[in-house]
Amino acid sequence: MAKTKKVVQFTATDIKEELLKKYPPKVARKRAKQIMINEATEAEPAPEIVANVRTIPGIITMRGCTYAGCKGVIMGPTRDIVNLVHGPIGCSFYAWLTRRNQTDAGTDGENYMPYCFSTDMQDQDIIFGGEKKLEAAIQEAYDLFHPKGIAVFATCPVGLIGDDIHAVAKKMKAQFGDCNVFAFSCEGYKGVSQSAGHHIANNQVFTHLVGENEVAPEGEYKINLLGEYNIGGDGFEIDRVFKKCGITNIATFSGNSSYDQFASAQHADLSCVMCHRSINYVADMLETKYGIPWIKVNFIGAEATAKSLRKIAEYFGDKKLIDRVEAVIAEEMPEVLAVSEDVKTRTNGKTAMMFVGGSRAHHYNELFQEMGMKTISAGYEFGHRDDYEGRQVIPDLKVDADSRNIEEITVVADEKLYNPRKTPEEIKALEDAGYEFKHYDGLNPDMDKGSIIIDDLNQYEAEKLVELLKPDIFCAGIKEKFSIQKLGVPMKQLHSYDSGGPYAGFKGAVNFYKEIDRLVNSKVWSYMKAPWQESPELTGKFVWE
Ligand code: CFM
Repeated sequence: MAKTKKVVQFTATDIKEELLKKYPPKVARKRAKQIMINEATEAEPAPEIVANVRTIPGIITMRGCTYAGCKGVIMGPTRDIVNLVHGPIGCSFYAWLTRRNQTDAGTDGENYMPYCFSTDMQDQDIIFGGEKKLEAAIQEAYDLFHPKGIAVFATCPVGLIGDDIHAVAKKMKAQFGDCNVFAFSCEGYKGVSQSAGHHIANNQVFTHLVGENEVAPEGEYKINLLGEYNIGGDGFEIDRVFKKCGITNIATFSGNSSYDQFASAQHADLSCVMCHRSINYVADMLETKYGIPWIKVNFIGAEATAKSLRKIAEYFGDKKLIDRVEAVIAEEMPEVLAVSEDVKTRTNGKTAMMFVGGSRAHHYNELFQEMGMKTISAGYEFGHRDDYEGRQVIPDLKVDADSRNIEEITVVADEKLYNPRKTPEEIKALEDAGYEFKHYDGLNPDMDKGSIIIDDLNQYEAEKLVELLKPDIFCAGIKEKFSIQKLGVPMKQLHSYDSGGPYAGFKGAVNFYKEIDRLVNSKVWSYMKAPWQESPELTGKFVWE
């Protein structure tokens, strides 16, 4: 497909019909509820989308498993906890250094990130039970490294044979005395996607780590940054900006984090949530138990970064911080604007599609907007309805057999440590001035009317969409990368950033503008056809002729 053959005469309804045409009627009916033509604008309520439900068997989904969400996403980026996988070696091998969460080993140098810890279960462990092997592996990790913590992750067979990983963890913790051992029942099949793993990880981190360190870290304006995983160094850039503003980031959940950060999170005065999908449970629990309010922020996009910094400053309400934040924005913005103005001359009016995880398909909208580009279709792999439509739908969410599978923990206000950071009057004054706590509007209101929003997009639909709408760029993950490029459309990985990044904050925005400019304006896509396809009359002869 040459780029010149751009076909855009389809309406959104035609596209939806086209996508569904190939399915048997029952499958088409189910998928129809997950493909939505966006009507959400500020004036109208968002239409409902079906999300966080099982993928139909036979469909090649982009999703990952519950273990991936727990071990890989939430716990993976923490450098000084030994993450021990109880399972066959494949589960460890394929999760070994594959997510580009970067780490600074810090002054203590304690960093287990490059290692791959596994119990390497064999047939006989499945038959006779693997608890002894797990015990031995925990002991070995302890003897070798003496870490502050050892986290144990269950893979599918562990749940099937019923190994009690929590009992083993408890026993070993008591035996060591100076090492926190805890376990996660995050068997891959536990939920419909990695989203279940996030929830399981949130619960256990909160139960076993948060609150362990009693001494409050120094700092005037103390926050936690939740749902930032330092992919491609995003977290480093955000921390650079925080530092410049005089904001102390006590704990990042969990990019470039350490055991002590989690253990001190209760000392922050505000939780800032980046990725709502993966970590909103911890934000809520921190508020309930310790009285720390939370707000939604977004550091993807220069404007979004400025807005989020102002929101943090407004919360603390201190003139010194407000002025400092303004000074930092004024200092950082000129370079950003210079690049975006230049890039925009080449990117304005171009189109993008984004199908990523549970938050980036929304966050990256801002960066594309800053370049004058339009997102014509987007969706999440495993977002819930609130990530599309906004948190106001949470009370209406259906509890099904799959969500019931995930443990809900009851958190109450801590007798000693609960301390509401603002009085109800202060909260009200902020809210009256338009400040929003515990608030997330979701993806839909930021998408144009008539754009196509698709939940749990699959391989077939991805290719069909690209074929019909020919976007200038398609953003997803490694599984989609090459099939899309073979259709003659540039593909940017928004999970790993390919080998790029950071894309967060001010410097990140500049990196992103340049990268996207390079991709959408590359001539290489016009050479997709082989010479004999372009001019069939060409003849050649073998050298020996
Ligand atoms: Fe949150 Fe993430 Fe995402 Fe996610 Fe992920 Fe990721 Fe993602 Mo890949 S935590 S939901 S489970 S922002 S690994 S850093 S890029 S799918 S959109």
